[in-house]
Amino acid sequence: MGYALTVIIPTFNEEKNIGPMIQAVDTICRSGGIPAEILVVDDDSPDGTQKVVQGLQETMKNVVLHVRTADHGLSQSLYDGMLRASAPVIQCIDSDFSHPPEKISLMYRCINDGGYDMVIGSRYISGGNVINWPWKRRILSAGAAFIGRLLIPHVKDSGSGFFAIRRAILTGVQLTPRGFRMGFEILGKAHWDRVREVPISFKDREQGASKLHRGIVADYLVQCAGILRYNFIERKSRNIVKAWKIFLFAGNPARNPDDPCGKSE
Ligand SMILES: Nc1nc2c(ncn2[C@@H]2O[C@H](COP(=O)(O)OP(=O)(O)OP(=O)(O)O)[C@@H](O)[C@H]2O)c(=O)[nH]1
Ligand SMILES: [Mg+2]
Repeated sequence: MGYALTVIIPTFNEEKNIGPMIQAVDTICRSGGIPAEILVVDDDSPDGTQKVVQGLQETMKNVVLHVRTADHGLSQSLYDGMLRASAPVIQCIDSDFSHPPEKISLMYRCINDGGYDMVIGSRYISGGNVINWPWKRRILSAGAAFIGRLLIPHVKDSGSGFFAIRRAILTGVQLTPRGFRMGFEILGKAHWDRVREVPISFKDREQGASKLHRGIVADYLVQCAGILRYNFIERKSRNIVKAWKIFLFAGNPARNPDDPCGKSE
């Protein structure tokens, strides 16, 4: 069967979340009439994550499990998933219900019908917010978002892990996935023309433990340096210049009344 959408769910020790998340994604896609492959990319979790997925695979033929045994990491897992995705549109979503799965059909339509290349579930545009986050997390995230805007200024939440892309924008692009901000890597290097943010409410996880670690800030700074190098030294992309031009001169893309993305606001 030809899938229209591949939904990548990265996991590490998510036995409590992954079952309900797969069910939620499947229900949303079915009710939106989107034939979707659900690709769980697991970094060899020692808990019951894989067992839960394998249990669901008995009845859900659209669920794929890919277990990685080397080079663990969130961005690495997402990238691995993108290389294996069989559909032309790819959606990434965390497994812990921080991202609202009910926005998936809108994000898919923005790409498929609206002509966008990348759609980001954004905490930092009007209508978006973060619920139940400790102030330390808020400051860290706001600082990272600020740095992100220095490079890609027309996108307010470049670090969001909830995003959808047209797979073709990755063709011929050399990504160096590391850290937690795969969407930012794509913004900095891939062949996009039209990027759109849709507002989301980001909820703190209720089940399972966080995998954020101290090295995440260093990972981000190295990633920024890599994107700058890719744009200005290696000259393999002009995305930073393009983003600044859109920010300074073009503003938000003109809103077409039939644009499915416009209906989100
Ligand atoms: N495959 C894989 N998935 C990961 C890894 N680290 C985190 N994840 C998954 O990526 C998603 C985001 O990780 P989280 O730990 O929720 O990170 P966060 O949302 O920034 O922080 P909290 O929600 O506070 O835990 C979850 O689905 C995790 O299971 C990893 O090294 N490999
Ligand atoms: Mg989380």
